[in-house]
Amino acid sequence: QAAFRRDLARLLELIGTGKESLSFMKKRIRHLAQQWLRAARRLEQKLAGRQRDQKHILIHIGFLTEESGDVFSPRVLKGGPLGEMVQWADILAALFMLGHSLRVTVSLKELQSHLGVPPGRGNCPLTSPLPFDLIYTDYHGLQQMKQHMGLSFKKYRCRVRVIDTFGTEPAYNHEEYATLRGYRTNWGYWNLQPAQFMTMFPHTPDNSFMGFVSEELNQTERQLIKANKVSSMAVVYGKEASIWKVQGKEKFLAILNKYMEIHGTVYYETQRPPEVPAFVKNHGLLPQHEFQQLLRKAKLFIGFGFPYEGPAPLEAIANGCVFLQARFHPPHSSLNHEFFRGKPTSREVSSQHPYAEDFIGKPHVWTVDYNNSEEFEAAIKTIMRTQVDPYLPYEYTCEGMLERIHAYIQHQDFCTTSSAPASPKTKSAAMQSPPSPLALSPNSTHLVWSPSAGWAPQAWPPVGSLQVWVSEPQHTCTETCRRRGLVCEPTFFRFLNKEEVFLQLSIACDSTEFEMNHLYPAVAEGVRECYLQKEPLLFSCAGYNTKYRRLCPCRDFRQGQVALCRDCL
Ligand code: U2F
Repeated sequence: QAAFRRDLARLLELIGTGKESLSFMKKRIRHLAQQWLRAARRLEQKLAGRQRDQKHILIHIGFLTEESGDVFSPRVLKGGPLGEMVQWADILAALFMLGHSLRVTVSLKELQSHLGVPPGRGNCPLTSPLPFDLIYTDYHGLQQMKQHMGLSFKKYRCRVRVIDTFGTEPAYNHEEYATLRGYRTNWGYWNLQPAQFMTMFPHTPDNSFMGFVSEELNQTERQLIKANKVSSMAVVYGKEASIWKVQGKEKFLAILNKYMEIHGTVYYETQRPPEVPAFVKNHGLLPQHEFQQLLRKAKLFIGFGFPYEGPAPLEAIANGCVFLQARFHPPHSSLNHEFFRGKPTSREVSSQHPYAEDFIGKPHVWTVDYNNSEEFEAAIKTIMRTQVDPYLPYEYTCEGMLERIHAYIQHQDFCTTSSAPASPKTKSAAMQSPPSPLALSPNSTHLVWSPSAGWAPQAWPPVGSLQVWVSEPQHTCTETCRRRGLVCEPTFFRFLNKEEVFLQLSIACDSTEFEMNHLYPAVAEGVRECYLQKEPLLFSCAGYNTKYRRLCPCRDFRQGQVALCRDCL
């Protein structure tokens, strides 16, 4: 039985020393300790003594190992990326608070010793059973484990969870399919269950949303922030000078400068970086806690387009700022933008921070065309006039993160094959598979789970939350579900990958084929051809092709916690 922890001291010892990145993470954990403790107490009450097994967990942070180059640690105090370290610090804190037994490694040597690989030997099967129920790592760590576990890697890979900032779509994960169809990536093809990849934001429901946390405010702090806001103070998002090298900056900064005092937190060694105009009040890179204090005073946090999808906008909004960002037209993606090239996703990024744009929105988030001076200026003027309360989505609070990770650990099992009948892969198998457990909804627009089918598999999320909708040709399943106020749920694809489901939806099929394609099940309407999915690893919420209308499995979700359905806890 796992018992909620009452302090974080032991975790700080487990993390070790000797790297700036580790010091950053420990400082963050220390600073948020009270918040974690309060959240753990709340979740404990909510779960009311429910049985939770204590897991033995290895956390191997691959990108911080010398063997992978560790380019991050030396840049911690120089304006380099911190988002990944923010997330790892929070993952460590959450797993620890939930009461699991942890080992933390940031070197290959420690990894080998924990896995039980004898020194000097690599690429051999492990001589004794793996002593961990779960391993949290990243793409670098995955590669190292594969290299050093030999054949045991295949046996144990179902226990791995990959922390993967931007996400991995199923089409890029499946080796044979990705190779055949040209889904090229720099990160390899691992044939994992797509939900084993865990992202920083809920980018695609194909992956599990891991997230991180932001500082929470109590009532007194909220009052204080509201009273002390300076409506003419703006902070620029960008701690490295290169972020300020942006086209058209002079024009929109001049407009902003007409109305507001502009602050920056750009790293510098001896003098102001030439990219930062003289009228900007630069504080230099601030320790995280002081950065938050600056945000408490500021009215506006303004993005220049990079970095993509970082934690800072959530922190700004949580501290009562409005986040102003550029709309990307056309959207950036691995197909048209250097930063995303080679990443295992074709997700289209419509602004610097699509989560802020889509999940939060106005009045906290303004997404505008920076090349349109009128639109930009009007936004600034309105923002200055609008009173905005601090806001933090529940899924980014400590309690929200604990709740989510608790649910994943209790319910996600990639090692035993599900007790529910898998979707058939051939026509003859399809004839013998159990009948569709779905029924048409009362208004005939979609299918719902029908209890009268007589069987309900042990599934998580529970199948009662399933609704099947047919996509428009230009929409992914993610979008199709979103438009109905629902979330795409890839674990449900197996329930609708059946010939009779087309019939139930009154879709005419002159032919039905089983094929490997991440857009299937789908119908090519004009030619009345129906397609079912042959490879369960390719079930994907992402992806569309105007040739097809896709069958999409959608589900409900808890307010402020998109990763979990209403009955998922
Ligand atoms: C993102 O990484 P970044 O580190 O560039 O993300 P930011 O949003 O800038 O914020 C990271 C943290 O830096 C902190 C701030 C954030 O929690 O509190 N900080 C600070 O300590 N002092 C300062 O003066 C200013 C900010 C993203 F997270 C990564 O996953 C991506 O790889 C990267 C590139 O897109 O962007």
